[in-house]
Amino acid sequence: MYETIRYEVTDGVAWLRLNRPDKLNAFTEQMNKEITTAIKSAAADEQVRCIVLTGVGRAFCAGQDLASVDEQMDHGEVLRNQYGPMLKAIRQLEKPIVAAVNGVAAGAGFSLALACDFRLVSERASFLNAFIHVGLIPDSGNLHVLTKLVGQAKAAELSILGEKVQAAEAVQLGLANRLIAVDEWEAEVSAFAERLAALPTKAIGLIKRSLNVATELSYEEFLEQEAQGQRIAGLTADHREGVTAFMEKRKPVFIGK
Ligand code: T3D
Repeated sequence: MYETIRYEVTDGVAWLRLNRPDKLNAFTEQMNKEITTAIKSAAADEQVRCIVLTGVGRAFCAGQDLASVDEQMDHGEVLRNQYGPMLKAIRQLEKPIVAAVNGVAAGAGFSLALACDFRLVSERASFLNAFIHVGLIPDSGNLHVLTKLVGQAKAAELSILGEKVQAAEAVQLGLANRLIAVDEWEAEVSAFAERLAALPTKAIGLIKRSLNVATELSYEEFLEQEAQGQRIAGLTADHREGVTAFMEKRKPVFIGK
């Protein structure tokens, strides 16, 4: 069904692997569309309670496929029509999504990782705001997230000088959550994803709604936002299970509903 990605669901986790290893998983229009379709399918699938985005081969994603860029290209339209739908599908996903950054994440590949809730990095991973090297500005939501994670000064440095950040520094900067040794990569990523898949999925979706607006709303507006979210969380089976398990002094078993 897919040609530029691989998609499979195992134990509540949807694995979405970018699959153009010869081109370091650079984006084509087809790949953007296939990622969007796969994310929407994961969103609609009740079996899926966590999504992992990663790359086949030595790279995570090298950004836009530069072989497909020409003078006729309207970059604004490409962003609106191809990248926008993909990024909105990721940001609006009410399930946890993890970027398992196995190698270099450059240009819009960096932005793709930034759109996810968590970034796990292999010792081989690196981040590169490559846009400046081809005379472009960071796009695909890059600076919206990057400035919040690392602050304005560091975001300016990474974007204007275009220097590569290695995995360990990415964790120090707050760009990535965890550094994982190459030998432990598969097992650690799977364990992290399965842990997320066992949590109360609806509550995670509602936490994401709050996180997405936390710095945009006034304090008063935010109090109302969280009241609406908590009302919904309070009606879930997982909330009832959490309280019952606490009273019965046992571990809760959440079903994601
Ligand atoms: O319209 C719009 O605005 C669209 C949105 C654009 C957003 C963007 O993403 S703009 C930024 C585009 N990306 C880049 O500028 C990154 C270009 N790539 C690199 O700088 C380097 O490849 C890396 C730093 C990522 C990795 O370097 P290295 O030395 O490990 O690998 P390499 O030898 O450069 O690349 C290996 C192969 O992948 C090579 O192909 P070959 O020679 O073996 O046939 C290379 O051409 C290919 N490749 C890497 N990146 C891209 C690519 N092919 C097409 N597009 C790429 N982005």
